[in-house]
Amino acid sequence: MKKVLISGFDAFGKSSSNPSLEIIQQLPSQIGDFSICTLEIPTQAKRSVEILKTKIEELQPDYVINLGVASGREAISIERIAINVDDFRIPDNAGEQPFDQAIEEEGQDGYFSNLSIKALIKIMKEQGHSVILSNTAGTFVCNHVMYAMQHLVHTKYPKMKTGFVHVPDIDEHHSLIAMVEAICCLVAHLDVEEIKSNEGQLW
Ligand code: PCA
Repeated sequence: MKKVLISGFDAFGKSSSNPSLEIIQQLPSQIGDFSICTLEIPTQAKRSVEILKTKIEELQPDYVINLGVASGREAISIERIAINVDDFRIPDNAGEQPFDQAIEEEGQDGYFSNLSIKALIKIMKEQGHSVILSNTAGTFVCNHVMYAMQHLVHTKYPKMKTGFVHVPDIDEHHSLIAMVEAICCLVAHLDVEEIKSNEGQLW
């Protein structure tokens, strides 16, 4: 059975909770043909990556999906790319606030997710979930983690597939249960082939 590591972040800034953590707490231990391992990570750039690396070393997952909250997003957003910069608008939970700093001096300017993002979005939409493609994961801890995971793919685990999903705040339009179901749908279809034609166009 293939293994999926799914992380969620703790609360940060002015919030007292983080929907990404609430979502992973609701996930079953198996979704379709995938066994699920969930992991809480702190909203700290350095520590979150250390914890993920240790877990990846131990578990050797086929997929790593990192979830984080992006307040104000209209829907669950599958991120296309992470960029090689830390430029924090607020300090992370370790009190660090880098600006315009490379995440990896020797790394590429950006790394694309190597999930089948367009195929996954198509399936999720067909199954009634509200989901969009996002072209920026920001420049805070979420982008940092997404970048670090793809850097790991490029330097250590070439077969591993990783991607980042930003979720909106839980409110009257976005219930926890709907978001849990959407993430389960995404996980169940992780093995889908990417769509390489304009059938995958989302606009
Ligand atoms: N969202 C933040 C970091 C942790 C989280 O859940 C972000 O979008 O960078």
